[in-house]
Amino acid sequence: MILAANRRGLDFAVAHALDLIEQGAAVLDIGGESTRPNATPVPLAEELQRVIPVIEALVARDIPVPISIDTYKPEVMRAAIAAGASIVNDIRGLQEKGALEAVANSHARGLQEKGALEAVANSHAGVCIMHMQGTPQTMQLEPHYDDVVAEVKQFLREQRDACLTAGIAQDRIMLDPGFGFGKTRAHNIALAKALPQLLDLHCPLLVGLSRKSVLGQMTGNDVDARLHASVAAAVISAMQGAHLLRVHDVKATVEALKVVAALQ
Ligand code: 7PM
Repeated sequence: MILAANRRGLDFAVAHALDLIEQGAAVLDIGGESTRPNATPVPLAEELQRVIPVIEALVARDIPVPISIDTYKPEVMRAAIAAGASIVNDIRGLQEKGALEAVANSHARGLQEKGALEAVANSHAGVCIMHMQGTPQTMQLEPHYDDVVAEVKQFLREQRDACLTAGIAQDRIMLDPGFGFGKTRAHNIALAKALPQLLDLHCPLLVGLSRKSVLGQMTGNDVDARLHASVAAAVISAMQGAHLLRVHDVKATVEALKVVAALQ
C-alpha cells in the first residue's frame, strides 16, 4: 500500500513502490486519501495531485506489476486509468445512487459517488469491490448486523451483479469483505472464518487484514508490532481461499505464502 502525499512524497512513494516490487509484490495499490477512521476527506484536486504523478513515474519506469488505484472518486479512477492504472480498488464498492436508494437499509451504507461504476465499465480495468458499513467517518461508531456474513455476501453479490449488468466481465471483478470497515472484532472473526462461503460468488477474493486493529485486539500489540499477527492472518486467509492479500510487509508475507503453496 502506497500513500502519496507531496512533492517530496513523490520520490518517497516511487522508491517505496520499487522496494515493494523488489520484495515480491504482485500488485501495487496506490492511494491519495487515508481510509483511517475519522481521517479528513481529501479534496479532488489534491487527491489527483498526490496519485497521478506517482502512477506516471511508475509507468515511465515500465514496472513489471499492475497498478491499482485506491479511490472512491470517479474522476480519480478515470485519471488514474488514463495514466496507466489497471485496477480500481473502491472501498465503497462502486455503489451508485439509484441502487443505493432501492434498498431499505440504504442509510447503513456509505455515501455514493455517482459514476464510479460507469468509470470502470468504460475502461478495461479490473475492480475490487469492498464492503463497508457506513463511511470512514462513522463506520466504527456502532457497527451492527443481524447476520454479518449473509449481509456482506449479499452486498458483494449485488455489486458484482451491478458490474455484470454494466458490462464489466466477471473475470475483471474481485470481492473483498472489507475487514475493519464498520465491523467489530466479532464481525471480523466471523467473516474471516466464512471466507470459503464467499467463494460461492465465483470471483477472486481479496483480504486486507494486515496490521489491522482486530490483530491488535488479539495480540495486545500496537500497529508497529503486528508483523507476526499479520503474517498469520495472511497464511490462514490464503488457506481459506483468498486469492489476493493486501499487505504492508511484503517480503515476510511472500515467504510465508511460498511455504503455504509448497505444503498445501
Ligand atoms: C487506517 C485504517 C489506515 C485502515 C489504513 C487502513 C483495505 C483497503 C484499506 C482492505 C481494500 C489499511 C486500511 N484496507 N482496500 N484499504 N481492502 N480493498 O489497513 O481491507 O491499509 S485502508
